[in-house]
Amino acid sequence: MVAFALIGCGRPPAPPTAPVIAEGADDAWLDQVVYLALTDRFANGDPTNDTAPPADCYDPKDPKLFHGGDLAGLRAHVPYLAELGVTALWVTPLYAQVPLRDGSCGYHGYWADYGDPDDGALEAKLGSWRDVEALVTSVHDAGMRFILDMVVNHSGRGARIVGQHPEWFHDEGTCASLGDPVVFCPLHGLPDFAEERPEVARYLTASATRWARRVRPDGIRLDTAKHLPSSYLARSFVPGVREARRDMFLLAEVFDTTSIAHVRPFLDAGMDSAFHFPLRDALVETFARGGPVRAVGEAVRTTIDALGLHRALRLVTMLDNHDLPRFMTTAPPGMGEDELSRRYASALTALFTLPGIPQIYQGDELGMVGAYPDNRRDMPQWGWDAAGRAGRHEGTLGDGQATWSLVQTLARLRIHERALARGAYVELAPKTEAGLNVLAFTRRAPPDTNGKGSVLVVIGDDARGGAVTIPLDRDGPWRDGAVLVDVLGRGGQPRTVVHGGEVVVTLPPFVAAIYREEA
Ligand SMILES: [Ca+2]
Ligand SMILES: [Ca+2]
Repeated sequence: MVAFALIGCGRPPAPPTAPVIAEGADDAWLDQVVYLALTDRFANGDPTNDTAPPADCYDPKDPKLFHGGDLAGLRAHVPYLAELGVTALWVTPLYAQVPLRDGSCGYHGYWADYGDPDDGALEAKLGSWRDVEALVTSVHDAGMRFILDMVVNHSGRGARIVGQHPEWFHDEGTCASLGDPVVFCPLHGLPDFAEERPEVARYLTASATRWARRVRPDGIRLDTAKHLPSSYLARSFVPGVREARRDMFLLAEVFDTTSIAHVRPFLDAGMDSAFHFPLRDALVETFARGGPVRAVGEAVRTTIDALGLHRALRLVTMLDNHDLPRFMTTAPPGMGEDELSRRYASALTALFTLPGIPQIYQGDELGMVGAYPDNRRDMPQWGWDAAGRAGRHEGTLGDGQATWSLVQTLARLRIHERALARGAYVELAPKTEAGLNVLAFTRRAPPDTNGKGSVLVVIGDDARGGAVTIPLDRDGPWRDGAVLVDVLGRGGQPRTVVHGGEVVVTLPPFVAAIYREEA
């Protein structure tokens, strides 16, 4: 708990009898289901702010401009999110954005118009401070948490502060001589703050702390964290925002698919969590591209080996976000729609049952597909109710309501089956006559539940289907004669009995099942 130590609130180590995964006051974060909303593309709750400044930035038909979505639209759909089973809402940044430039505007929120003195201005197209307060209150009243996105790596191009303090930014010509170009050189030509300068660190941390005090989020998602010096995070940002709220959940975007070990410096610097991009790659390889399931097992094993179970459980896992092509868009050409949507269901099941805090991106629950800029399409009007979602729709896979209902079922299972959120992970080695591509693992219930409540997850990623024999983990929770029942109910064998330390289940093509002991 480096973060607590930094502000002088060290916590004694957990006693040996305590569950290894339940230390720390903020572990309720393990139980969350996070939903990413790109506010401008979610819902337009107030047309009067559509043409607010910056000028010429509004055109719902232009993928590079604002489309009218706002905080009022988000607030109106808090009940939608609650019904889906979302427990934490992550919204894209709320900073006032730089003016129109090269035909683009910061509808996504990542091009802040920072100025000195910092005015902490809100993007007027998203609404007013009253709208912010109303949204955060609605989210909290619904029992959900609020995660605010922040950017301290760069400003937008043409931000006021670039003219006021050119020396506060890294120079493109000399940045590589300062150290790691990933940290010291501009990303996509965006003005890159020199956080190693004390006055820049003070300015950025004061700005972030001010936003945290004013908006009252429960967590902060920190954009482009990979491009920040970890010393800045440890010495300035983390202690600064924790002054606004001691138990603030700090989530780093370390966009690195090569090795999960690369998130360690950010966790050591006091961030609570990071996104799991390597696992996303493995999920794509297996479920979207039809590769062997061992890629997923390997990614999970590597994570636990590199970071330990406690940190592995706190990583935020996802199939999609606003910077990635939609999950099934990465499938090879020629796969039929029925197979695509079945594979997508298997991927969602993996997301909600593997270690990590699952995060979905708006539209995942409808089966939306598309690569940039189509991965940032507006939420469709038909998506807001069950009748509208039923059947097939352009730009999505399968039956909209079936996908929505699967996400809802999985989100609820995360709440009811604590082992899915907090349990240790044991990978199993299923055997099938035909060599089916099947992922099987147990999530062992936390010790304080006496082993009851462990679950066995079996995810078929094979067009053939058939009987699968699964040798259970030794010293596992189930003895011979235990009756296991499927709580997912998607066509897997409804019940099976443990015999000789094994279970046999029959799975139709591309079907998953989640077994627990019969009550
Ligand atoms: Ca609007
Ligand atoms: Ca940087």
